[in-house]
Amino acid sequence: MKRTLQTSLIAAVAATTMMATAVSAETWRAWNIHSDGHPNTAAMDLFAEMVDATTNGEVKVDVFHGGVLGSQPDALEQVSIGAIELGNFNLGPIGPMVKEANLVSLPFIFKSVPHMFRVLDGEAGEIMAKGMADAGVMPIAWFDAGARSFYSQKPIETPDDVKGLKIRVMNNNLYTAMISAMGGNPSPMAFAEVQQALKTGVVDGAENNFPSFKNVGHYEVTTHYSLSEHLIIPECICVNTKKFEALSPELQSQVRAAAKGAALYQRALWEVQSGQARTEVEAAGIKVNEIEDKSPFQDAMDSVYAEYLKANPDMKKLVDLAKSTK
Ligand code: BDP
Repeated sequence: MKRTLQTSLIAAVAATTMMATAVSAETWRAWNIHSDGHPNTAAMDLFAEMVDATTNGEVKVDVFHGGVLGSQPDALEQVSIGAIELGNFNLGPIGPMVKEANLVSLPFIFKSVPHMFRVLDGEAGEIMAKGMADAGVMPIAWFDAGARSFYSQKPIETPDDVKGLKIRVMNNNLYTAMISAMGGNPSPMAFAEVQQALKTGVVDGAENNFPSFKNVGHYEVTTHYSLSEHLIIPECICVNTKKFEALSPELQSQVRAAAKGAALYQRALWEVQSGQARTEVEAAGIKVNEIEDKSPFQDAMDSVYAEYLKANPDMKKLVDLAKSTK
């Protein structure tokens, strides 16, 4: 089924575009933090294939998997200046460089993944995309990254359970504020270092979605995954704005069409593989704790919102847009 979907996506995208004659082919380097077995890796490979097919080889994408081009904050910097052309980025680490992108890093801002996509498809998404493009990282498609939950050597079922724990977070002050508000000790750290840090006890826990929890072996060095689902953060295919704008309008729409096709594929894969990742980690011994009532976690975030909006009053509009989106 995988092949069939891929093949028909490539055919569909190719059919919507005119055959172009290759004049000056260029190769774009793409950053991807994930390795084989993660939905985004397959989606980025498909994106590269589709770009090649639809632009008739005028644009080629060379994807570097497994974070070999550097950590996420470094790669973002590289894309913003055009040293790397594009990447599959999580919007969390984009917050420190693009204020508008921080909307998605406010804990519990979205009710669900479909709600998040509805917000992205509306005015708030447009404002975020503009802020990102102005900073040099232009989103041309949105990926699903599910919800992030806590994992550690004990269940985390209330904010009180976080008290005194050292929890690894991605690089963004909103996440350090989130952990501090629960009485924990936040520890910002690169993704590549987390498994070792969990193993050696440098941190007591971390938070992520099921595919990432499984794929990089965090489940091998922890025991409990507790469904707090405190963050629903989208990901993007983001391209250096100047490189993208230097393409002819025709090539731009072909690259966009390829990105849309890759995102469609990624979301379908995500749906299946996040369920599979959960089943696999449970089979490997991880105890998954359901949290019936998340309101104590949500209430603990009141001070995070209050302080954030006090320091960034202009973000209130985006928060209101997200909250008023059905
Ligand atoms: C994963 C994201 C990846 C992040 C990682 C992290 O896909 O972009 O770097 O989490 O926690 O789910 O750093």
